[in-house]
Amino acid sequence: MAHSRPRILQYGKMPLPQLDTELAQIYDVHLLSEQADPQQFLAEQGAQFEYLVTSAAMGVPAWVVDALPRLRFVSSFGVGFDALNKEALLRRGVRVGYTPGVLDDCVADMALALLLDAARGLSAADRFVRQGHWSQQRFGLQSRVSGKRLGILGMGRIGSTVARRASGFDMPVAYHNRRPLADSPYLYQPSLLELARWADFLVITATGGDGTHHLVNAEVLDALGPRGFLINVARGNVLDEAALVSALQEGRIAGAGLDVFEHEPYPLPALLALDNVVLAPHIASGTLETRRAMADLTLRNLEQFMATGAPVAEVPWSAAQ
Ligand code: 8YV
Repeated sequence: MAHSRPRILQYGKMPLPQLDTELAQIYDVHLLSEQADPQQFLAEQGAQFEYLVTSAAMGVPAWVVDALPRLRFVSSFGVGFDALNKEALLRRGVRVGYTPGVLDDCVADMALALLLDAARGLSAADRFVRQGHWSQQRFGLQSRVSGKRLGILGMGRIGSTVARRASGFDMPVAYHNRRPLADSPYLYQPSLLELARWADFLVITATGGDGTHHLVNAEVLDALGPRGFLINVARGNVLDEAALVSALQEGRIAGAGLDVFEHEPYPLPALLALDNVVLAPHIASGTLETRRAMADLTLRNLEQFMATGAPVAEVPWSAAQ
């Protein structure tokens, strides 16, 4: 007799289409986003699911957790867990797996790409050539990168991967975390303002969530100053996006490179009109290789939780239960 496949609730389509196919091959998948009335579906069938698959971008709201009385495990595709409702999950003792480690290189590469582009005006230069301006004008002089100071807000796995990249550009590195790291070779700045004053480039790699909301505000941008650049590859709401728009418009900072926004997929419209900001649609982890590795870990977390009761990689507040 054929074994029945474990039933899985999939919150929505995954950021690697192949993973949708693989999940459906292994499990009896029910896709919540495809139900005509997701609320009614959960009211009728919510009690059948012990496992939920989602992504860092989709997260899981409290009303979904509350509608799944037998939920035991969430496997989330991504390293950020700010969109997973911590209170609702902890209240119910649900365990949560995620995909740290496998995306550090690509996210750090994107931070450097945005940094180089913002400073050297690469995207603006591309527009300049395509729009036929080259035969009439010179492209304006830009800012040097090599040898400049790199400040990192959030020296975790991704921050330290960015810092390692910086040595290839002879950039001194400093960082700010809530506490200095015991074994870091980099200069610790005890406040974000001091880091911003010190830095030519301020790169945000801090975790998103309530504790970091609008940490980078107008005051921090003014400390970075008119020759400074801001790069964000973390979460949109670590940065006050409206304050950034004003700082860019008024030349209070030199430029910015953003992969993340406060209300994705809708950057503030004023950003679109500015030439001194490079915009990317939240693609820092978006390479075939990295998304594959994230998919593999999402699958392995599920498989191992089912076999042993613990995933391969568990969100810290879940593991602490
Ligand atoms: C994901 C991310 O691509 O991992 C994260 O936290 O933000 C990105 O790598 C995206 O959230 C897909 O879930």
